[in-house]
Amino acid sequence: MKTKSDSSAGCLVMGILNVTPDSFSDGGKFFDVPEAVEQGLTMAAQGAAIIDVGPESTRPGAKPIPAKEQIGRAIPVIEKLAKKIKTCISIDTTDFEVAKAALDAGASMINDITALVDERMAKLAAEKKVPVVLMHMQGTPRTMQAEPKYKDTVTEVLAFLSARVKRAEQAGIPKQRIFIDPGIGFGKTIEHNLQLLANIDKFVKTGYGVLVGPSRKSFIGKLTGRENPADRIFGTAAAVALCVAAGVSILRVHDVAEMIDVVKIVNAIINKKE
Ligand code: HH2
Repeated sequence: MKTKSDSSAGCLVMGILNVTPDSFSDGGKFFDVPEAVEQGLTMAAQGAAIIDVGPESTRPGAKPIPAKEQIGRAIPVIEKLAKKIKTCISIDTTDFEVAKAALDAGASMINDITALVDERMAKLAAEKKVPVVLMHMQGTPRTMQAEPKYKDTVTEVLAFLSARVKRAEQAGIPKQRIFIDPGIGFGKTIEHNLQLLANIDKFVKTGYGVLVGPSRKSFIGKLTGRENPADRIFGTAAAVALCVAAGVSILRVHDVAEMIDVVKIVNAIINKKE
């Protein structure tokens, strides 16, 4: 691992690098290798501690992309970035083959939005001694926004993550390399997203590192009336500020420079708490 991306490192910013034609916010912008590498270098220079390379959009309704295609999108970018920067590179995939190829190419973290459905993924992370992100999702990207339902959102999401943490630990991944993520926007209404963010301290209290990904998501668009994801930076900043104050370890964001300012100011304020 090339950076302190373990759960004791304080609040880190993870920059999103979607090498896809169809992501909800930056789809198509970084689909070509030179543009993607440039964006990765920019985010690293801005202070991102982690660059999360995503070769498959998970926006509502998105179709799965075959492993071969994901590898073709992500690996050239990871190889080039790994040669140029020391920043930790994460692979955002649910596919074991893609994760393996990414680690071989220089990635040193796995972001699995299915939280180790494929048990080979857990073994891989244990063997390679890399951190993993375990995210909660109700349904699949294709179906998740159809009619998400919870009796008690926070309790159910926490229970799911606790079961997946157990699976990760049984596979040999130590606690300090496990991050839990409530999965903002993955099978959740605005109400569910707000409940999870309002109670994010309960996730922090588990003692595991917490990752949150509110960046430019549709609940922010709906609450502010901003249809264009690029106009949701201030709304994102509000959610990021709340998460930093609650002790979240990693914020996954599109706007690295802006959100690093938010993290700095929140930290400066909370350090003065008497
Ligand atoms: N959100 C997205 C993708 N991956 N991973 C984690 N751990 N947590 C998240 O909240 C998360 C994630 C969706 O955002 P984005 O990558 O910007 O869009 P798309 O899925 O359309 O590529």
